[in-house]
Amino acid sequence: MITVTAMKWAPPFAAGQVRDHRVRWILNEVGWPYTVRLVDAPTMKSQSYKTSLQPFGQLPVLEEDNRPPMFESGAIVLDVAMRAKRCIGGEGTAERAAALQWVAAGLNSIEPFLFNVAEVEYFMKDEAAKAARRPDVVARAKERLAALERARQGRDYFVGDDFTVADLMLASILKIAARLDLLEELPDLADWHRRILARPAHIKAEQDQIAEISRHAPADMRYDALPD
Ligand SMILES: N[C@@H](CCC(=O)N[C@@H](CS)C(=O)NCC(=O)O)C(=O)O
Repeated sequence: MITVTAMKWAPPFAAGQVRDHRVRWILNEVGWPYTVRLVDAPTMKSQSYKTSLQPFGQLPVLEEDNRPPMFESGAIVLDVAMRAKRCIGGEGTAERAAALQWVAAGLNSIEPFLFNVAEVEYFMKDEAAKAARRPDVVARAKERLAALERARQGRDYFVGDDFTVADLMLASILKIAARLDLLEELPDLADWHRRILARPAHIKAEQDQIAEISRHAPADMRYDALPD
């Protein structure tokens, strides 16, 4: 049996974006059933969670019978795809190499730039500091997104002729870009993004996450029980 760790509750800007949706999505793509373990903040930050599941006190974690638990959403997506032999090209092929490359590019070369914009919009409180930082982080994020669109070269998928984990990871990462209106000047990339997110496996992953979040309230995360 497979269990995916997810948050009991997340703020509206994050609902549908919390990284366990990537794990749910690939599991849905390959048709592996799973259950969900909902956790609150003190659980995630507890020493036992960090020791046994996720050293940084974060999620997602994939737990599976007869295997050590696995963390890092990118690693989990790749591991599931490779074991299921789906959405990742054949072992040793150029398609496999390109899929790995694009997953790493998404996580290392795109996501940090989008996170910088998200940090300004969602986490900074001081309006003057936000206004000062915003133009630079937005410009840098847009540069990366434009480079990504040029590299796609108008193809339907990032690798070969079919959907792979490259599309999954990049589309997942670009959800925050779409929500922050960073794709407006890149209509072709936005079209690709909408098409990839319209896959039933993604829609179910997102809806399931949002449904669980909607059943809970901020108090269920028990932030007040975290040590100072
Ligand atoms: N690189 C990690 C990042 C994990 C991460 O940032 N998880 C967020 C949810 S999307 C989290 O657990 N946030 C709660 C916290 O950091 O306290 C991955 O991809 O799995």
